[in-house]
Amino acid sequence: PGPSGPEQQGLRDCILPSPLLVGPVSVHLSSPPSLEKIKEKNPLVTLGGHYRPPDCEPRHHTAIVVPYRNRQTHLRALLYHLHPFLQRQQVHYGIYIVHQSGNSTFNRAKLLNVGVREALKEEDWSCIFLHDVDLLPENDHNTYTCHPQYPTHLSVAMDKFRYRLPYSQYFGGVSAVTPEQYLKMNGFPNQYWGWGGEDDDIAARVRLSGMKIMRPPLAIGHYKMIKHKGDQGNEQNPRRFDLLKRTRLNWHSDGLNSLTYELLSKELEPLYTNLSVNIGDDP
Ligand code: UD2
Ligand code: MN
Repeated sequence: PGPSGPEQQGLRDCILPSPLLVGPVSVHLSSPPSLEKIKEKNPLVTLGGHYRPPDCEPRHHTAIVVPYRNRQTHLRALLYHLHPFLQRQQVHYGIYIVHQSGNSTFNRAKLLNVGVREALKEEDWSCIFLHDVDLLPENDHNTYTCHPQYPTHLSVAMDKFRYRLPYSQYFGGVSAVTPEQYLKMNGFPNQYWGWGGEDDDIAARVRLSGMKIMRPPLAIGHYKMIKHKGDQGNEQNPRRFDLLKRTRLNWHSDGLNSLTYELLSKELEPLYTNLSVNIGDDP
């Protein structure tokens, strides 16, 4: 914070756990309110979708990065749930929507790399969340903060998997890394075009770089996934099995250190920062 920042105003550190937590919440998936209504309900959110607890000095600084294209209703549902959820946790946060422009094949992991880089250019975030647009957390004890040593996988119990982990190395949905952990694993792969495999590649990178995956208890890591069909431009990637066999060889050379893209625009919307990017296409 600058000269008139909260530290200088003598704010005390936020209490942990936050006294505002309520535990399990019921998540309704029927049509979410308009962006204007959501903004009205979240008056302390500032331009670009940033927030700081007004009464105490936050201990955590979390960027939420969402890979995105053409999911407007899901985005509204996410913003509607996530803003109050994060405010109850008393974290300082910002929400970044990374929009893949054009009709090229969708590439979730590369969009996440872009989001991490752009978010860190803007602020010194201590934790970065990688968040599917269609996943809504159902318990605010599942805190959106990072483990100091190891990456975290948060969406351990989703309705679509009957509130269980589908397999032990599963890393899809919602996960979190510190900038140091991200650097250590050379970020995420850029070569997974289309649906599938990239989450398993990321889990393999965690292991190959000498780390392990932390998880909240199943009872707390509850999420609802908004039901949807496969998207046009994100068909199953037939090469994913071959790529996954080569993660061990490729992770040093493909990732954060080989990332290229063109940032087309950065718009500070009332509830989020919109990054439109050209990430190229499946070669
Ligand atoms: C699973 C994983 C997801 C990812 C994916 C395979 C869960 C809950 N999630 O999701 O993390 O590993 O498999 O790639 O198991 N998106 C768009 N527009 C599109 C396509 C995708 O915005 O046209 C984004 C959006 O944030 C979405 C995410 O990419 O939530 C994952 O795509 P999905 O929801 O179609 O895949 P799903 O549910 O099988
Ligand atoms: Mn989904």
